Amino acid sequence: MRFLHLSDTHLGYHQYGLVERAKDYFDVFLDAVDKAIDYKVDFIIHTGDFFHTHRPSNETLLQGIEIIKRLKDHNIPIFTIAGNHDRGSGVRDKSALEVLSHLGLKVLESSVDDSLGVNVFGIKYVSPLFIKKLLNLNEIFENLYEKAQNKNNFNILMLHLEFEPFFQSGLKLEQQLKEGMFDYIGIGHYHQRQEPLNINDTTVVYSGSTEYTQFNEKQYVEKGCYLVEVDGKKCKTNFIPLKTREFLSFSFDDETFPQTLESLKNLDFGSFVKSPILSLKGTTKNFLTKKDVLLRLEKENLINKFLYINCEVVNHSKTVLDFQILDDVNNSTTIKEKLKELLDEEDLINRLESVIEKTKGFDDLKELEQFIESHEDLFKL
Ligand SMILES: [Mn+2]
Repeated sequence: MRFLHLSDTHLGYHQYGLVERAKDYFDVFLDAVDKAIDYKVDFIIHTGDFFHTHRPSNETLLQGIEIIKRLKDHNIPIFTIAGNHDRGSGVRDKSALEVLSHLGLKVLESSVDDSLGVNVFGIKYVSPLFIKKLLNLNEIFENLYEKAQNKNNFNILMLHLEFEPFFQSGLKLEQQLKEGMFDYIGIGHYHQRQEPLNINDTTVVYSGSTEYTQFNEKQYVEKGCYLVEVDGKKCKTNFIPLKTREFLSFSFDDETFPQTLESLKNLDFGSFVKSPILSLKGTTKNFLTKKDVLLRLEKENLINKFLYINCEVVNHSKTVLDFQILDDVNNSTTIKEKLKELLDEEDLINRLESVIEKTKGFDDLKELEQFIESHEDLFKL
């Protein structure tokens, strides 16, 4: 017996407000479905955040339906639990997962399904605060396990929870989990995939999200899902990479900016299946702005090579007078140093600094006139 474990597909997430990104989340989910078909898995477990919201648009709902139908055509059941994104309030409306459950999606909520000769348990997302205050997770796990008719089956538990060390939740799985209950625990919520762990004799897998959802995901760990081969009570996990859109990331400062630009120009854009997303992080002492950076990229015809450019420039120069200017070919000096050289009058330099500093962000002449009128002291000689 074998199954596929995937998680956090976030269907309908328009990252950066882009329709293309919403399509990406769908594409990669379909890629996972294709893998399930290719590997002839017996079923799929999805550990939460199937949808990005509990009320997806009709278009997103149709994507969900297409996925369920495709799996149904290949006789592959899919189990899921509600994550923090798609659990809904349960008061105002039914969740989208419930809609899909009418088409065959098996949504578990503190229950067990043994229809395939394997025990699949699931607990929907519960906030750690709620758990700490009101629940005894240890007890919940035990009560759930007790619901199984045949405990000799392979026991799978699906969770969408915040465990340490990935979240500072105060919840440690090894303290909550008794030995000998579950053989495989698949967990969602943490989007950074982790190497499978063995905790109290249970294979524990954080499979991560199927697409990148944040730029600051610390390391760009390859996205994918896990193919799990079950043999009796034992199992073997194999990572299956999925086709995501490429994210590129560059850091630069005033000196290395030309090199960064060069690296961008040298990219082999033909090698990307989809136009990539670019992250640029710069630090400057030279008043290089985000606008300057983007203008340079535009000049090199680089802007439309990317789906989206996320550019941040942090200015480390103290004041406008610390702006470096070229003295001659090899030397640079700051405006302040130059003024000191020429004026030799501290008060005047301070006043000039004040005027430049305060007026540099003005957009129109009126603003400047008003400033001059109300700061007579600065302009008196
Ligand atoms: Mn998620």
